[in-house]
Amino acid sequence: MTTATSAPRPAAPRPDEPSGQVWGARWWAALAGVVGAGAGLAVAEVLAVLVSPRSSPVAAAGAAVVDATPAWLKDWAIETFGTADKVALFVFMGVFMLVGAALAGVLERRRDTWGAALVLLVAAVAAVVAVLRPGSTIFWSAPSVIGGLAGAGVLRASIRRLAEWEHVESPEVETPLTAARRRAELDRRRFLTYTGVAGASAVLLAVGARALSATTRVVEQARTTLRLPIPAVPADPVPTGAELGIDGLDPYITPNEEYYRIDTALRVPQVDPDNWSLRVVGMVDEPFELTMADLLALPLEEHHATLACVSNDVGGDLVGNALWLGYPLRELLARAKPQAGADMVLSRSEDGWTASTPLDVLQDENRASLLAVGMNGEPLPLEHGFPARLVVPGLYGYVSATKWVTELKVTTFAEDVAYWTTRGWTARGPIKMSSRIDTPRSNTTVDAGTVAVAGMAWDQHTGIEKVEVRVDDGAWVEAELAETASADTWRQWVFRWDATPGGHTLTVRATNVDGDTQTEQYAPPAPDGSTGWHSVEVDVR
Ligand SMILES: Nc1nc2c(c(=O)[nH]1)N[C@H]1C(S)=C(S)[C@@H](COP(=O)(O)O)O[C@H]1N2
Ligand SMILES: [Mo]
Repeated sequence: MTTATSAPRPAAPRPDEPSGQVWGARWWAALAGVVGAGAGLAVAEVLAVLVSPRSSPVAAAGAAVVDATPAWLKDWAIETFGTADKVALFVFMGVFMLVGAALAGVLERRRDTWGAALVLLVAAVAAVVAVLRPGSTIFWSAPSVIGGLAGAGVLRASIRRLAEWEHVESPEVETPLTAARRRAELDRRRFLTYTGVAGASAVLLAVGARALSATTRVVEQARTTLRLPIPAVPADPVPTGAELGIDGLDPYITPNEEYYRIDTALRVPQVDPDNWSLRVVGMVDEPFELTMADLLALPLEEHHATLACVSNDVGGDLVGNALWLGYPLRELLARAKPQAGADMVLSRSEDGWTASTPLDVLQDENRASLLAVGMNGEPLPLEHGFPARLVVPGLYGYVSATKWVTELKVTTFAEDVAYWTTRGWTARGPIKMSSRIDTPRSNTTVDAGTVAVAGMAWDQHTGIEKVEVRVDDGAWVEAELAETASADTWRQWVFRWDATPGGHTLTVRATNVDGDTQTEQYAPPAPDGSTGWHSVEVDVR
């Protein structure tokens, strides 16, 4: 620290003994406390936009308070405040936090780090409360923890500057009067500037976080009001025999809430369907742009298809089946008239992510490749690509299933490279045949007698013909195969095993309609999908 004076100055002020003459120093400390807590809360709100709106310390604590409020108090609040009961709660919490923050500031001035410790303590409680909320994950603690650290840091730094200012104004410091005044003025400015900038940044951050969550609400609203058209071409119905109804076995159709989610988006892209359009460009004679109104007016088709992630390891669950509603991509491409020499479509999403799909796959008359708007009878959930995504039966998601899609560029594999291809995964990614045992789970104990060994098998766009199970080193026995709505989906299977006491290894393998059987040879997911047989170890008693 440099000042324009030669006055002697002890290296460390003593904030535990604020002997200074700064008028209203306690109030300045209270202000510093409010600014510190505000900065922490603002940081937490921004992080909550990324993690989940319900993970914000204010939202989580508010919800916890509501849950913990006794019924009589709730009734009283509703009676007294009516529909403003939530506003009343937040006003109450706001006053409470304001007073607490001011106290933290005063405390920090009296006793170095005590105020900051108080802020951290409150943040830790908020983190625990957030993680205990229903539907939470461990990440829900992040806004409180990181916000708490930021708040404590700002508070400490601010109070330290206040202490310096107070110290210089202290009569114990013997300096020529003018020099001391000048120093005090400087230190005063340093404190006020720091606190002012921190406070203003906190307000800006908070306003930004508000704006971001407001767009989320707008897009969620748009999704709720979007009316999907009746499909011009309905899907083949799901045969009743597709669902074996066995405990521990995945359902044939995966509910949207349980559908696996894979993408690189830190924050789910918020695309307003009114502003959305799809551009079909590149090596085409007639590039065009399609709005949501255009798309919904087209004759849409419904089709069952099972998506799979290339990162799915043997026995994994990065796979899910849904009924998709959309418009055939082959028709859109035909309208744009691809030029000779093109062999790939590079699809691009709102957030810049890209996938490379072979053009001939998308043009295939016999493949239901869709520009999808519906998933299991609803508009696409936001995290599954609202308002529109691609679904291509038989290809891994990373080379085909672009969510929040905004552009299809007809091009060549020689010319363009997609997101994951530049990171070591293959440019073309047909799904490899797979099967897995869902029940019994590995390392569980089952009772001797008949045990339903069941699972899923998939080889999208080719179709599964046979599933076999082997107990220990015994012979392969054919399992019962459930029906399916399409060759583009997985199939359930069950093997009724006469389990005898002891430890056993169960192994499964599938065969497709071409007569190919899954290889035993294990391959990891990278660079083009896993292979190998899935086994589980069970104890029978
Ligand atoms: N925009 C965008 N789309 C994407 C991805 C992505 O990271 N960004 N990931 C892809 C991958 S790797 C897979 S497996 C599927 C997963 O789709 P889901 O999340 O709806 O299950 O989406 C694909 N579409
Ligand atoms: Mo994936």
